[in-house]
Amino acid sequence: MKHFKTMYYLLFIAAIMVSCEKETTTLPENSKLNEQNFNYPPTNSKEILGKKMTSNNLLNIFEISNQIYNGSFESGDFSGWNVDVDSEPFYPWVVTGYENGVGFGFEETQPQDGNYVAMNGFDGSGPMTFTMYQDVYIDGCEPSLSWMDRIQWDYINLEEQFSISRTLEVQIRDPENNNLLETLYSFSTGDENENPTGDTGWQQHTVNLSSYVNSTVRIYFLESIPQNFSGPAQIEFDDIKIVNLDSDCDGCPDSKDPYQYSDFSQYLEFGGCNLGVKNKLTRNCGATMADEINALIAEINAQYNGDNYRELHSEFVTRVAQLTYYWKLDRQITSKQRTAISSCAWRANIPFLDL
Ligand SMILES: [Ca+2]
Ligand SMILES: [Ca+2]
Ligand SMILES: [Ca+2]
Repeated sequence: MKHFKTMYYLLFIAAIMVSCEKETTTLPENSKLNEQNFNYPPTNSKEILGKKMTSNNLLNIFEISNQIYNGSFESGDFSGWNVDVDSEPFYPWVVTGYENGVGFGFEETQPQDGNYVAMNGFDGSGPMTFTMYQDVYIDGCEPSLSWMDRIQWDYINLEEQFSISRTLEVQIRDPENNNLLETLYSFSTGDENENPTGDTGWQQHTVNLSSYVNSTVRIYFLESIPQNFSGPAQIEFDDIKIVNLDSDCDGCPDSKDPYQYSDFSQYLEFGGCNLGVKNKLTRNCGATMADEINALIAEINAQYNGDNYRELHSEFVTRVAQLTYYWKLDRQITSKQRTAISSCAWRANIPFLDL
């Protein structure tokens, strides 16, 4: 079996050598796309940010206004992407659906998001590279690049011992001159001795891009094949996107934020009182004073059955006093304001029947 695979691989390489002129796989749809000159960023992104910063809306939802185009390859092609190889690939860049791939006993392609993945043979007439990139404007508060990949390889028993690992790097480059700004991620197969065969399985990666907010960057996937046909492989990519990890931009990531869409009303208001108290972020990650009051009211109200007003109202007043204790301690309110809030809580018709 092993012998058969080796023979097949050698035949495969020979066929490539004979049949292929050196070609770059800048696909027709990509050259068309380059001419179209996608508008990154859309003109409204700054306005959205401006609105966010001054908004008194009850609910602030910060949507990322730009996104990687066709990051899941669901167009069925490389629209939005620039892909290239700089020498003869073992198997070129393709977008494909389920149950495809290079063969050689590898697991077939498995789209992880939708019905398509991007893939190639991660091998060829090295030293060579496979590249895929797209320029994107970065905004949001904790934007991160997220993607999925799977790498399978087999050095098979060729005469030569291959001593240099194949690598995948995900980089940030300057769209103006293609200069490397940062390597976000790197993966190495290991050499033939270390890892004669391998399969990473599907992996999900998330890398922070906060330092690139308000700039356009090149998201650049770089596969390096240092040696000449060192054994078949298959690399797949899917679901490449920018995710905003702090939806309401309050400095507390969604993963820790109990109020992912905080109430940023300018003033704290409840129970119909005109308190004149400015609503601020509290000591608790992601929580404004309004969030804490709103949550408390909702919690108290949820327990109201029409007969337990007294005890629930009393609990409400006590809990408001606990909240304001910390706000006062943290100098977010004055003693006078604390008294005003307490007296408002006492007078407020809470709980109430939600009819
Ligand atoms: Ca997909
Ligand atoms: Ca947040
Ligand atoms: Ca929040």
